[in-house]
Amino acid sequence: MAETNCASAAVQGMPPTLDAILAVGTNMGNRVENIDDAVRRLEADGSIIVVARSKLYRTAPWGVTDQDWFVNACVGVQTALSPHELLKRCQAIENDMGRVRTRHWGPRVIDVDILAIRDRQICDPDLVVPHPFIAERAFVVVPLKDVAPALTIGGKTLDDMIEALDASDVTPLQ
Ligand code: PH2
Ligand code: MG
Ligand code: MG
Repeated sequence: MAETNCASAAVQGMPPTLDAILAVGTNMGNRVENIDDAVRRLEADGSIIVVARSKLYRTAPWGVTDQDWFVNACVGVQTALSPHELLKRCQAIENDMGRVRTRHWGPRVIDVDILAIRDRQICDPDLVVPHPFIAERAFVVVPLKDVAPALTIGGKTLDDMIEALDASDVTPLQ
């Protein structure tokens, strides 16, 4: 049934090899190691397989700007987990890696967010898919384009979004 009163937008162009795309970000400690650690933990019990990885990007802090720079990336995964099971896994990895929630949008050892799940639109209190703020964040859209270049959200291409943003502070690490 078509959903109404839903903050999520229609998704097209998901690569057929992917069930979901996740965004990972960190601005504490060894950022590159933190991203690798999160990917290893995603794959640890075999229920999630990471089949695509974006480049790693050094990004300026967005939203709360008086904090250290981030490394951001996206991963494409195959999984038979339900959306809420996938969310629980992402949150468990954040907790297991020692994430402490103090300041909203503040420094974090790891953030694992669900960006998209096939062409699903979900509007639950704890999970909105596709992620509602993708188009506002160059640190999400630029790596997302590496793993799903043909993706459109609410009819907008990723290039449309990048054009409307300042992506000058999102630079590949290597
Ligand atoms: N995450 C935030 C807030 N600001 N800025 C950058 N560059 N990268 C992030 O991952 C990030 C942010 C909240 O999730
Ligand atoms: Mg998060
Ligand atoms: Mg986030």
